[in-house]
Amino acid sequence: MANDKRAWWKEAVVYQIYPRSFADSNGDGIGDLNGITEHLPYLQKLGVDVIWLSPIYKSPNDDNGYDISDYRDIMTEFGTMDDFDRMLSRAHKLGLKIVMDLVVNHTSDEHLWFIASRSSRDNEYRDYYIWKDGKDGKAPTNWQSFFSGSAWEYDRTTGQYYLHCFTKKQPDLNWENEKVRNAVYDMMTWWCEKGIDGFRMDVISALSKDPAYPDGEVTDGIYGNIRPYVCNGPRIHEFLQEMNKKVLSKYDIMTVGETAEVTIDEAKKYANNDGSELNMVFHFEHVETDATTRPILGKWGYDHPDLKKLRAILNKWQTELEGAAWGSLYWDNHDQPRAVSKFGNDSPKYRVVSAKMLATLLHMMKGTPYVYQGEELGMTNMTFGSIDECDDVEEINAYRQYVEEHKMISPEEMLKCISAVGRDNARTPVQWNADKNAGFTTGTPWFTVNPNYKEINAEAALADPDSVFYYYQKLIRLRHENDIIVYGTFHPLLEDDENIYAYERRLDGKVLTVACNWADKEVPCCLFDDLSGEELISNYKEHKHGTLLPYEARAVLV
Ligand code: TEU
Ligand code: CA
Repeated sequence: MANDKRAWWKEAVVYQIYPRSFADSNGDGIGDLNGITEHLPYLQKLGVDVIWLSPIYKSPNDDNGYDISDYRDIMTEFGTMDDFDRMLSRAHKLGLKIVMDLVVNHTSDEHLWFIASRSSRDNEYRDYYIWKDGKDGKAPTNWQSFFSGSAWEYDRTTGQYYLHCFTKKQPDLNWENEKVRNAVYDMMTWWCEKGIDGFRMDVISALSKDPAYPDGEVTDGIYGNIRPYVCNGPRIHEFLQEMNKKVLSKYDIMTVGETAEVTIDEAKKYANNDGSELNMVFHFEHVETDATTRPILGKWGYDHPDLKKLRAILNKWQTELEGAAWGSLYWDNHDQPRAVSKFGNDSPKYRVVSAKMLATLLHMMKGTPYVYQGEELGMTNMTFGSIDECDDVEEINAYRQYVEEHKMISPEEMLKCISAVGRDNARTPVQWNADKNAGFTTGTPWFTVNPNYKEINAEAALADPDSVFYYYQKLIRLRHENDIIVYGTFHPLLEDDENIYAYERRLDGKVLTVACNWADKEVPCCLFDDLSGEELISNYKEHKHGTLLPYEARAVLV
């Protein structure tokens, strides 16, 4: 087992729930906690170990719960604290753990701390947030918020600007202030004492800002790049080590940091094997290979990801973290388009087989895998024909800035980008059955149901032994049964192949060979020709000597 100590969170598979879109129990059109509780047996059947809940705290929903106005209360539409306690104890009875989203880079502007902070310059909460004077009648720096527009908002009451990396209703907390840090640690302790099983930490790499507050490089002629000055800042590791000492180390919980701009060297600090900070982090490199096609518009692009680029990135993370830090594995989350649409092929002919190929590729790698709701059904992207059909504040703000204000891209082009990579793709309701509204709600759903729900839904998947669902179930079971999948070392194969992504895992004299055909055609492959081992899994029942069939994936243990 070389350098890896055993840990339950290394052996676990995590399932992410975006509660608003998961299941509605009371017909108001909005997913809720009781809806989750009702579907726990479904998740148990899938076989996952841990549920990560996107935020369920009190929130005015400017960014669907990532703007929290009370950390110790439940969002009204989602239910009550009693509903939460019931969900948690029911989950624990079924052997499922619950990990909470921790959003502490910022709060809502409706949080009591911010209401006090903005009321006067000498309020005791003033220093809970980042206030600065303007520069030459303009904002303190030229930074663009992650969600378009300036990252600073002028507040007339006190004549200063406050920093918001995200929307102006998400003011950044001032982590330089010890009182802020202790208030957050107290809140975390409160949740841990309730018995939760860990935290997914939202933009945790952004807590420590560059104290010089310099202007950023301007690439699109409008605003400057904020990222170098807020991500991986000078005190970030000190803060996380303090959080670890004061809270995390006291509980048997798992932690995963969402770390914008993380490099491998930084990841080795955040997720170091010494356990002084977090268990693992999410990096973005492999989901951003298409962003570079439109550098001016940041993340907005729609090219099909290039296998060579993607493979180089994933292999680099696999090999370089080995022995130093634990990794996380994901294609999908609530901020990403649907994996089968982006990386696979969502045409009726190849949707199922390519979804299984992607799952094989990811789940046989080293690290803790994350499954996003609906991924186990092979749910697909939407097509948005007008900005009025969109809900996501990131999409809407970008549209306003690039299409309407600066006329840098046509509405049609921008909608094409949004349909390809926009976050709303992940946020359409989960498709439970072929009934009205896909069985998500008996009322009017808060957001459009993908019209393909009659074919793609959980009920149909559960009735079909060859469904994507049962394939995920098998992958998860294999991970639980085979140490090599969890702890084996990773070794790339066929690194120059045009179409095949292949690698080996090795442990205690055993070798697991994995190969995935990334193309919609048959391609030559001789990796399995002379292997007389046990086939752990494949998305084809029959194979053809010397080739991989379209999107074929195989894992063979010798
Ligand atoms: O996302 C942080 C983040 O880095 C985003 O800019 C992300 O890259 C973007 O959403 C991709 O399109 C986290 C949450 O996951 C996201 O849902 C929140 O909106 C954001 O923080 C603010 O809390
Ligand atoms: Ca509801």
